[in-house]
Amino acid sequence: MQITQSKQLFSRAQQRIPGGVNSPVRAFKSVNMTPLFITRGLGSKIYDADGNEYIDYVGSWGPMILGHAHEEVVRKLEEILRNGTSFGAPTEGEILLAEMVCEAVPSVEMLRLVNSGTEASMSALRVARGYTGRDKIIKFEGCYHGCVDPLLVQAGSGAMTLGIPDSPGIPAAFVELTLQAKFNDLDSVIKLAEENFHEIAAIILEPVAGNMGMIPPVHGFLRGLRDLCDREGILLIFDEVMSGFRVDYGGAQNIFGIVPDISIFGKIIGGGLPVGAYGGRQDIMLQVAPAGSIYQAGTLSGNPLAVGAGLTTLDILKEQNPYPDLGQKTAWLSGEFKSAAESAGVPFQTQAMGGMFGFFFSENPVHNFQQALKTDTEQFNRFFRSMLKQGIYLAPSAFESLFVSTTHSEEDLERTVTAFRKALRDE
Ligand code: KE4
Repeated sequence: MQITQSKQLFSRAQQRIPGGVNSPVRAFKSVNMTPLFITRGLGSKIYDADGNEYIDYVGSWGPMILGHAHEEVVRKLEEILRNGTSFGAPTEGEILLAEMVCEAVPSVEMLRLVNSGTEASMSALRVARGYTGRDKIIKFEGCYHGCVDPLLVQAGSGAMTLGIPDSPGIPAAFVELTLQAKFNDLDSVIKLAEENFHEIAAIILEPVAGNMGMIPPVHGFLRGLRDLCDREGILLIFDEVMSGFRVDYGGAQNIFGIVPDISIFGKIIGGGLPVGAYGGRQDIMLQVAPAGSIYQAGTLSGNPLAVGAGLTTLDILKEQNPYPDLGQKTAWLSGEFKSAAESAGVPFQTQAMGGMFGFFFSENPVHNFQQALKTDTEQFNRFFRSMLKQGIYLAPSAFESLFVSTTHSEEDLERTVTAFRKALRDE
């Protein structure tokens, strides 16, 4: 696999862009390779600057559930482009997208669009603190909610991949108000709530953790958090930036039947354009300016292009309901990976839900951050490099999740399993 162009582009990029990338996890640092510069995507495939084709399981980290360059999304964007790209004024499309998300996720009675998941998380925290009049937040080790100062503490995703769970530049005063609990350990949360009685504004988590590898909630965990929040007057915030419209049209909250007070979205609701959103109970959201006094704003929030791509994407998901089929694809892949690893005598754990799946090289099941840290990341890195050479593009980190789209064909999946078997031998 020849990647001369990517190497040259990466060398040039590093002159003007920190690390040569506009988001750390793209740098392929943890897998010790030159990142591929992508020129185009179509369906389940992406193509790099040297013309190499890959079956794509990153999907821009989740948004591309309909595959790259979906013809209806492209057509919608072309139509919008001709009428102007941004007005800084309200448009009907924003109403339609808010109505679609509220209809899909009943716990969301009102919604505010922003430009990224980070912005949505940041705003959700401010609203929770403003609504409750309390300052402290409980988050979970390994959960990632974007590069928000008070939440970049023992964060997942890129922060975990680069081994910088706590970033410089975050004043100690900010993190004193952020309490860390263990994912899937309800007692660790109850203990913090008791130690900080009536001082906690919110508990924020990914209902299906996707940024320390994929780690679903164990039975009773989400219900326990809901009950604790009800008892203590704490707001429950589900960060569904990754799981929203990915594991199910109604998100993880629909699968587990747990109703959060605030939900955070991103990725899929923008159809590949910059978007984020936060929403929830009407009495909470009416506190947001200009309806209320909790301030949050954004020049390009709800811009016509992102809204158009998001609306078209959600329309197709609602009409086609691809989730059973996506679930079968990820279940089949996980099952084939598991049996191949067992035949090769390689310790391996895997999980799948709707259109997302993940795996660890580990003897034991992985239910939290500390257990994820103990998995064999060196073996993952070797495995990643072999898969990439075989034309399979996985997330360049053991601490991410993988995604299938409606365009991943049976042939794609079979090719992936064949490559997986060979990668296990390429030790
Ligand atoms: P953005 O600010 O990157 O749009 O969203 C932040 C975010 C919030 N919440 C969850 C659950 C997320 O997964 C993310 C972003 N996900 C990472 C991938 N795991 C984005 C990739 C990147 O940082 O480049």
